[in-house]
Amino acid sequence: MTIKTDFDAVVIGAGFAGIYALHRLRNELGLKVRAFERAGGVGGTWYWNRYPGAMSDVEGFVYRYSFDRWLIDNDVWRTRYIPQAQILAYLEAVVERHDLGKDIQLNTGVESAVYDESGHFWDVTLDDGNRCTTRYLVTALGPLSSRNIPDYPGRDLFAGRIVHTGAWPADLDITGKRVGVIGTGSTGTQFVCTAAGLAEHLTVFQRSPQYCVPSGNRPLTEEERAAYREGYDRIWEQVRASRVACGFEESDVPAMSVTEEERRRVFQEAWEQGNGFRFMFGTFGDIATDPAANEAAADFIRGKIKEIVRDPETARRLTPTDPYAKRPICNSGYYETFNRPNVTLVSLKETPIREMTARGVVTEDGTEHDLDVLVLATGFDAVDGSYRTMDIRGRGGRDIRTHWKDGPTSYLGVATEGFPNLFMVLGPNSAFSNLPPGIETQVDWIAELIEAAEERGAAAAEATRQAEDEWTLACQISAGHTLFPKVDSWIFGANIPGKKNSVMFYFGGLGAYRARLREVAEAGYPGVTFHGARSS
Ligand code: FAD
Ligand code: NA7
Repeated sequence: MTIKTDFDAVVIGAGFAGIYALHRLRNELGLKVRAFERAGGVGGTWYWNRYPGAMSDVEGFVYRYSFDRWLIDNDVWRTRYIPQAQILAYLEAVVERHDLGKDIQLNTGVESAVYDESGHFWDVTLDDGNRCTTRYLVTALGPLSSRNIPDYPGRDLFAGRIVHTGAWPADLDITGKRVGVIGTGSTGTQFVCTAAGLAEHLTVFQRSPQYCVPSGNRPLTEEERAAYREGYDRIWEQVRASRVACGFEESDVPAMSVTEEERRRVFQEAWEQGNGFRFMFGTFGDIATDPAANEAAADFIRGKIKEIVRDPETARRLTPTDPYAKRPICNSGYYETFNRPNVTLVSLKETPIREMTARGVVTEDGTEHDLDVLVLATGFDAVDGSYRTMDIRGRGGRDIRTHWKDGPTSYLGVATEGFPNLFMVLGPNSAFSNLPPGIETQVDWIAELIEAAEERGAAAAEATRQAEDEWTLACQISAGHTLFPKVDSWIFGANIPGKKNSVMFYFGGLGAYRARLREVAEAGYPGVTFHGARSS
């Protein structure tokens, strides 16, 4: 039996993924779709992360959609990387251009989604108490949208403000203030570079030292912008076939196959050109996979820290010793910032935070760091974090949290067994790459799968256990070829206390991932079971 539902599809989230899913399903498939977004505006990451210095660290010509040429021909971006406010304006323009706003309900969180097995529909409950039903549920919750907020004794006593970078308040101006920042990932280092020029004093609380390279941000020339427009099709073809999808050719040259002098020349050239992904994947083909190659790159960056940072003790604390195997970080002058008289580095490995007081943060050595604002750049409960804050129940009332108790899994990053017609964008074990092209890839595939289900007259499409297990294994194998599991980071869930460390990405590259999706679709979706018959 199938019932008439309120919507054909409900999309949760209105970031890059939710916006494109709404466009694809409503404007191209002709479905009746409603998107729900907890925030007061569209944009997802770029709505929430308004901290000083926020910008993409993938270059602007590929940190965008490819589906609509108009968007590049009429875009106003002028720098190599796009600042937060411009990405947000861009996403708002996409929504307007494709008339999506009328079907996006803002300020509305989805609290639960329960699958009705006999009727083949999802029963969705919103945080305003309203409910609706839908045949398809597309979760575009964001892989980095559930904030990690550490708790410290005495936190409530602090007389200043505590903010997370992922929920930066519109009214907060740090100019002339005593600012502390905990966390030195992509976000923390971007913040530090900008905040040092604004704050009266900036205290950087660092847990793990980081390998950073310059972003090389600069204004684009008219010629470059014209080249992006003229080379549009070729650029996107290359992006889709590449590994990290960042708009450059990855190197295939093993680092140890060249002389030390040549290696240093290549690293120096990449350092001058800027960009973290280019440094890790464009210099040599095995920085992320071969320990000796990795050590050569790490050693080069360590040498730069020594050269740049004037105080030897600060340089020592800033210098990482573990492999260079996290998502590569780039920014504008991070190490140089520590030469400023108004910036202090505190190593939390040497002096952990003991407590907070009305005045600020006290470290184990008894020092009280006086602050007006404490910024938590402490990252996110990545990938499955946003799923775990919701009550999602599939067939037989199965709770997604129980389903993923040994770590999150999926079939191809988009579906999971026991949860029919639930399609995830950037679900666990999606491709590790620049994300907008990954999002477009998945949304297109989900739309095609929905079309296939409709054509068959099926009421539901669901991943099989076997297919999901095989994909999980493929992802584990792909991660095992890299050095990434050797270092603790959000990529494996290691940043969240108590979270089970597991593989959460496919490391075989976007090109290989897309080829696999294509193969599955062309073979008629082995790995997907089509259930029931849809009454017209
Ligand atoms: P999001 O943009 O996170 O959107 C998800 C939306 O879902 C959010 O608005 C959230 O409010 C909403 N939501 C979640 N749960 C619910 C619920 N239950 N009910 C209602 N709404 C809900 N990626 C790159 O590839 N390159 C970069 O350079 C890059 N830079 C980044 C910089 C920062 C500071 C951050 C935080 C992330 C960055 N990322 C980058 C990752 C970025 O998240 C993705 O590129 C992309 O924006 C993800 O889009 P999304 O739509 O999947 O998720
Ligand atoms: P990250 O990369 O997870 O970085 C978070 C930082 O916060 C990192 O330096 C962490 O140290 C630190 N951290 C996390 N928890 C704590 C606690 N409890 N105490 C002290 N320090 C802590 O998040 P980002 O937001 O920077 O980047 C995430 C992605 O979003 C990134 O790839 C961009 O695409 C944007 P650690 O290294 O774990 O020791």
